[in-house]
Amino acid sequence: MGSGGSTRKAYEVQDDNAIKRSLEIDQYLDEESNKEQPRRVLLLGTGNSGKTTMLKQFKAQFAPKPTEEQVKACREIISQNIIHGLILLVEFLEGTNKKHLLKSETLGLKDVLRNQVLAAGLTIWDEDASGTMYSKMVRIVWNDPEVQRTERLSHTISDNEYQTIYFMKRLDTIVEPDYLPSEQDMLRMRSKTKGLHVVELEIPDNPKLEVIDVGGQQNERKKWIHVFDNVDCVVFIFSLGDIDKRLLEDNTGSRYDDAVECFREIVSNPQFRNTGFIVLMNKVDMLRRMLDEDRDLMHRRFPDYPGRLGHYRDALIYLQNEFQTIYAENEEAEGAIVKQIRPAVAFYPSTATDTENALKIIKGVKDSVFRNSINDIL
Ligand SMILES: Nc1nc2c(ncn2[C@@H]2O[C@H](COP(=O)(O)OP(=O)(O)O)[C@@H](O)[C@H]2O)c(=O)[nH]1
Ligand SMILES: [Mg+2]
Repeated sequence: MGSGGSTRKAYEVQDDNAIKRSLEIDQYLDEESNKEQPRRVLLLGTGNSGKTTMLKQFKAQFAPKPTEEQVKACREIISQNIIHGLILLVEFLEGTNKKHLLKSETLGLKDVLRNQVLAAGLTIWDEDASGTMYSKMVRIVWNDPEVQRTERLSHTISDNEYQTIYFMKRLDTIVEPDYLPSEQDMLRMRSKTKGLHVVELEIPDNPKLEVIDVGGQQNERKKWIHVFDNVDCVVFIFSLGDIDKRLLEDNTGSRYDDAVECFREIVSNPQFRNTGFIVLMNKVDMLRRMLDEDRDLMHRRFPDYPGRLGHYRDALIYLQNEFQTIYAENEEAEGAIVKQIRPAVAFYPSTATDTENALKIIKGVKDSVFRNSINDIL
């Protein structure tokens, strides 16, 4: 019996130790998970491709709603977007052979808007010495039938100009003195991203997600190198609207070729060897519009294009193959081992301004990032 008791005691002691150790391990794991590093997603791509818009969609999903003060602060940017955009529309028309059809009043008001309103930091809700609201001037310029015609020219105007048309159509609401920008207005408004923009998001039941947006212009790209460490997922974004556009920065190459080159540079960066890649073929809405109005655009732009005239799905498949080939070429160059460990690249057609569509992309990014984290643990 004694021996039975002592055995039992030894067992109990062992058990206590085991429980204690187990509690210690639990505590350690809790501490570890609390201080778990956020997962890092890097949004990369050329200027104007939609990176900041995509970041805004992430924020709308996971960050607290902006305060009324923050929303109000967007009015000024929207006013600048409207005035600047309208000036660009008129200047675009001045460069065409229909210039003589523009009203002289339109040209005069354009100068006023540029030199007295935009340059002075005034907004459409301010007024001039004679008490005229600048929004009235904006409306007169927009109502010029020649300026209205730009809506039907969306395949030849840039996407920024196209955004202007979105705001012009909402002018009646926007000019109200108590106007508060809607979620869609804030998605559409444009302010050029300089340097890095890092947003940390709380995702329920997951480590934090750190999404990094960079300035996309060529002179900003050299700053990217500082954030290339410990990246879980690169989301590379290119704009389908760039297929037929000139590069803003040097006016030589096409913006699409620049995006392809940018992608090549990024996938061959050794720091991204184990990084998940997602490619967003963004602005599908623009591609559709462009192909509706200019059905052989793809055939002109890519002489070997085998797709059907005006078919946007064929165009997407062709462009996906172009990027897939670059990704695969890089794997070949790295050798067989890299080919095995490198995660597959995922492609999504996207419209970053469309919240429903953006939610699907966010889910794809989340799956990619948190799948990697499970792989890390196993
Ligand atoms: N039509 C359309 N416009 C978009 C889309 N995504 C972004 N944009 C617009 O394109 C412009 C540039 O977007 P932005 O996110 O600032 O590009 P970034 O320079 O890469 O950060 C903005 O006016 C956006 O509203 C899209 O899917 N469709
Ligand atoms: Mg940006």
